[in-house]
Amino acid sequence: MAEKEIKSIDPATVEMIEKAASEGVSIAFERAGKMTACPIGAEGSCCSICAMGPCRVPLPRGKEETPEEKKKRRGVCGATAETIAARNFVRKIAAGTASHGDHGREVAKVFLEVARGEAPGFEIKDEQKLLQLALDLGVNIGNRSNKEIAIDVGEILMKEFGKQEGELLMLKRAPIKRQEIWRKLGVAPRGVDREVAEAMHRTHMGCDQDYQDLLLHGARAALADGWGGSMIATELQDILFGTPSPVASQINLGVLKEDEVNIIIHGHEPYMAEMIAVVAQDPELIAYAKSKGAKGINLAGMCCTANEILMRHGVPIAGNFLQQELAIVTGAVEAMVVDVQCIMQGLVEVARCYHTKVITTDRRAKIEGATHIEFDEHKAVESAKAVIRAAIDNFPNRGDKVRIPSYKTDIIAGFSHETINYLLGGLFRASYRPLNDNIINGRIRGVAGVVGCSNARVTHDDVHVTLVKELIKNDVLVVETGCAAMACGKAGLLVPEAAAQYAGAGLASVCEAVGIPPVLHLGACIDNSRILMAATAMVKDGGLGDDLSDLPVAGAAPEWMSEKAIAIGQYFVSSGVFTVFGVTWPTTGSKAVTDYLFKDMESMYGGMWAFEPDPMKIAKLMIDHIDKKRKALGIDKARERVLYDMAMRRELESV
Ligand code: CUV
Ligand code: SF4
Repeated sequence: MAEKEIKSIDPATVEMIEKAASEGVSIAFERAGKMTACPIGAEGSCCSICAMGPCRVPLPRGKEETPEEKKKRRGVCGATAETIAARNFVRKIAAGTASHGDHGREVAKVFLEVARGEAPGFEIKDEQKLLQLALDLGVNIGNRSNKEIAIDVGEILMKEFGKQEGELLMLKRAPIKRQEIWRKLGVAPRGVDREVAEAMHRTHMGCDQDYQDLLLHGARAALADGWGGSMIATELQDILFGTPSPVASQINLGVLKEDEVNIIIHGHEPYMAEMIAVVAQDPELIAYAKSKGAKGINLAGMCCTANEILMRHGVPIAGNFLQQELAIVTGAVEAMVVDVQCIMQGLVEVARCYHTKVITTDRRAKIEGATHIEFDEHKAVESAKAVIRAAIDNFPNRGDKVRIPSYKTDIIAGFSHETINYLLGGLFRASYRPLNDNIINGRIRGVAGVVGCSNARVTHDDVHVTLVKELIKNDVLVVETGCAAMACGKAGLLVPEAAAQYAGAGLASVCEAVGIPPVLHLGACIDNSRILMAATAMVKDGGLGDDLSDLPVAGAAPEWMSEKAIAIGQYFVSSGVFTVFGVTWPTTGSKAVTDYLFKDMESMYGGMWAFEPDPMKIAKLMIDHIDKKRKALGIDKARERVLYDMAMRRELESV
């Protein structure tokens, strides 16, 4: 891939890339230019699962492959390009599901400890949601205490990870028709860990060698993420820390403060971050910061942890994935506190050039050269204080290389699927009815989920922002999570005023009436489960078909990079959603595997993958799909406002 000319559309990022270059600091943006991506690995044609390999079976370049050549494209064991590409793909799903699952399990563990009173400092914040979840899980409520109910809920959900038989309980939340499809195909997942372990076994040397069978299990493992690990994490975090509601904040490196102790919380699991957000307001610690010459303590988030504490506390965000090293390049960060996932090892090298302390806090993720202060949920307050004190102690060590870019943008976040319900339906008749009605009458054309990472192989933030602007211009309401939401936040799309400026007339009129932005921030990557719940609520409210695959919706991860993104994409597709990925596609080495994912899955699941790096073309693919679904629902002509009476509504619902 040729080196792209523009590395980012975000001026703060560009400014810090230049600062890093002038100070001789190596960062991902610069290394991506030097490290050519391996074309054989990129297309999924490299197998390294046994020591007779690694075997490379790439597609011949620049010409059609003859059947003779295709026959010879095999590994030492005889594995075909199909098997190799499918195995690689399924292993990515397994890694992604394992990551979200391990996050969910850790939350369940802390949740149980809180319920049992073993984790002082934490408490159950959303009792309403606890009771709702208890009902869903069949837990007896009666006149039992919340504590007793929470213990039951925690124990039941903990068992969802290792369950050997039966189905994940959360599958029952999906539309009935969807559940039937999963059962018919044999992909309704058992325990989360069970499916991950089986994925690893099936992809071991000489095990499952039928690419279709492999990909079927890929769907099963991915569904164990979306409707299992991720959904459990979201639900329990909401109960523990509060279900998000709309909150104003700011985003970009400009949220760092020249005269305060800057602490960046980076990673994925929110309990440590939650406690730091609380403890940072402790007058004793603020006084300690002042004793070291700082005016106060300034917290900012990075990556998905940022989304978690933004959604619930309004803590500002310093930046998305590709900005993590750049935050240190400002020279103004006293501590970069990390836990698990998406943490660049490059942080430690960059930190050597400044005064920043990189602090690892999780027993599962240590980095050579970093300071390890392990978070212990039994002593949460003390752990958080120790981290903050280490940051304060580092304030006097700031060098003379401090430069904080002035860029920061206002955002509104905190749209859980429950708040969408209230906002659109009103507090007393909370429902998705108004959203469905506005889709049926055509003011809103459809809904798009734009999610996922940033990737140094494409112009940072550009693909996200260009795609989303095109979608809202065409009256598609956009819901976002992860680094995608941050890209659009920096570009000014997460405020209500963006509706008048960027959205089509229909979408803008709805946003203005309700007072919401045209792009809704739903949280971290695990909160893609909120999108599943929102889509299910749309189906259940009626008028838009009776399965997720009937809805005029589409998904995209246009700058994806992590294995978690593949797991997410696969569970969306297996839930019936058309999903487009950008950057590069990891199975192009096998036409059969790619066709299966891009075409065959549609007849099986009603959803399918697509690959397209160009944001305008991604938008077209998504809008075409939305229009196709509108047509199938018979609402393609309804572009003007029509007032439906009950008879018409019933007729629509019976479609
Ligand atoms: Ni979990 S997975 S880079 S932080 S969205 Fe951001 Fe989100 Fe991808 Fe990682
Ligand atoms: Fe090569 Fe087969 Fe071993 Fe893979 S499993 S590395 S294709 S010999």
